[in-house]
Amino acid sequence: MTDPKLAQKQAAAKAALSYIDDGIILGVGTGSTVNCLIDLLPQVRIKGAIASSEVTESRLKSLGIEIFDLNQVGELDLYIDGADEIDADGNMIKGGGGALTREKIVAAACRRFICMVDDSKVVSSLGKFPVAIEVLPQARSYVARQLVKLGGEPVYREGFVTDYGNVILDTYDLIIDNPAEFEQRLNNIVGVVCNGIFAAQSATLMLKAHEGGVQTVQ
Ligand code: ABF
Repeated sequence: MTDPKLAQKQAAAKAALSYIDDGIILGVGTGSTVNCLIDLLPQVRIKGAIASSEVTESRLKSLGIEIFDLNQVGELDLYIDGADEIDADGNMIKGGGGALTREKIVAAACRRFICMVDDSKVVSSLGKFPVAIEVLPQARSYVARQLVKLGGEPVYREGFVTDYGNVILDTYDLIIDNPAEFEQRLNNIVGVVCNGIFAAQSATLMLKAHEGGVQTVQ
């Protein structure tokens, strides 16, 4: 008996295939829904992929998909990823998997961003899920104090180091009324490398899986 959540992730991933044109270099995100997509990629004819994490890169390589370096290619057409939360405007909270910085870099280099979610990820306003904030190790305590001043409750992600050798503060209780403004406010804290609010790099299309199938939301 397939786990219903997994079945929804697989359905969203299958729906994403129809947006992947032959011959492109595809930006590939990170997470369990993206893993469902990666497993289907042998069914399409992409030239290769840009990975958003080491774990995605090794999964792509295991299927014989060529990996390109973002510095080798120009602007990309399409980035496909999951999310921890997404609102009606395509603003997201990402970073539960710890790959937020690389995800945001690849997303920024792509014209289109398709987000695959199950309906439990769709929210009216962001912030119930903690905002992952990537921080330079020596600035961890300073940044945590600034986040408290913003009303947040930062929690150090014990034992986790990002692909760039930095640490993560999972920050709870932030009131995110204006995602774009709050994303910039977090970016302006000295020592912050990147944060998990994706408003500047919001999704251009959402594939929302639910019991009855997959809904496309532009
Ligand atoms: C990734 O997708 C992360 O940013 C996020 O934590 C993760 C969540 O998606 P899933 O539920 O598919 O693992 O991009």
